[in-house]
Amino acid sequence: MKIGLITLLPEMFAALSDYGICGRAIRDGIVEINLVNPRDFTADKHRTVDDKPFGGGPGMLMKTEPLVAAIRATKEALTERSGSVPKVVYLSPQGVKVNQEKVVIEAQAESLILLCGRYQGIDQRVLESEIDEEWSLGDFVISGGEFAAMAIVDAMIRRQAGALGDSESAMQDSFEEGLLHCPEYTRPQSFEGHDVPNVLLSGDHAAIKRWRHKQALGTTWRKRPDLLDARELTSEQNDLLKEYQKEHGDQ
Ligand code: 9WO
Repeated sequence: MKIGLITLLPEMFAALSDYGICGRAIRDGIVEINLVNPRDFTADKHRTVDDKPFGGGPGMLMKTEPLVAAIRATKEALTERSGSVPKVVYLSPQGVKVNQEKVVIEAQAESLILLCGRYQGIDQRVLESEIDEEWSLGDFVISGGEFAAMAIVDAMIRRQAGALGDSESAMQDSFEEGLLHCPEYTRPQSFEGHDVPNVLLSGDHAAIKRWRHKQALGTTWRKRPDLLDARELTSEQNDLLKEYQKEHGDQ
């Protein structure tokens, strides 16, 4: 997958390219990151990338001409290199909320462009003429789109074949789709008077698997019942959930 990132602060993306699973996937060429800075599309001596909003008031907007030139150049380059026209996405709290289901769908694209806003954002006409979709991570404000873009690229990289090691992939496989994860424990076996559940020490792999599935269902039911409303449980899962509810006094 080829991802274009339009940003006034390309250095920030070292957090993505230089560390961990994402760093490895980029080094291995599983995902290609193309950083494009609108500043490189300016023509004036000061390489200006901000401009005043009409109507006055505090704050600035991203300057239109270098921004549009950067978007169009990135779109052309990625179309050429990937063989399909990338969707251009603007990251903002006004966007549609991204979830794992959307990540799975969008991560199948050959190419994608994420535009990271700075200052007070971009001119409405650029939004309407150059942007295909607006995506949000949630109802909160940050100082620019870069951290949101990094979170989304991380999620997309994890969906690419070969990006996760064997043990990381196995973990994803065993994770019940659409459910929260079950509680996990590491040493010590007794920590400040709280013990690890006995079943995890039993060595009975079938019993452990069943317990984890029950905990995943129960945790989801308690903390995020909306996730259960959105999906159909099997009769086996319904029995496990009832068992959990009985053990936890319906709470
Ligand atoms: C800044 C500002 C300063 C003074 C007066 C009004 C103002 N509005 C903004 C503003 O909305 N800045 C945005 C910062 C411009 C677009 C990029 N920014 C952004 C993206 N903030 N939060 C996000 C974001 C992206 C995805 N998911 C959640 C939040």
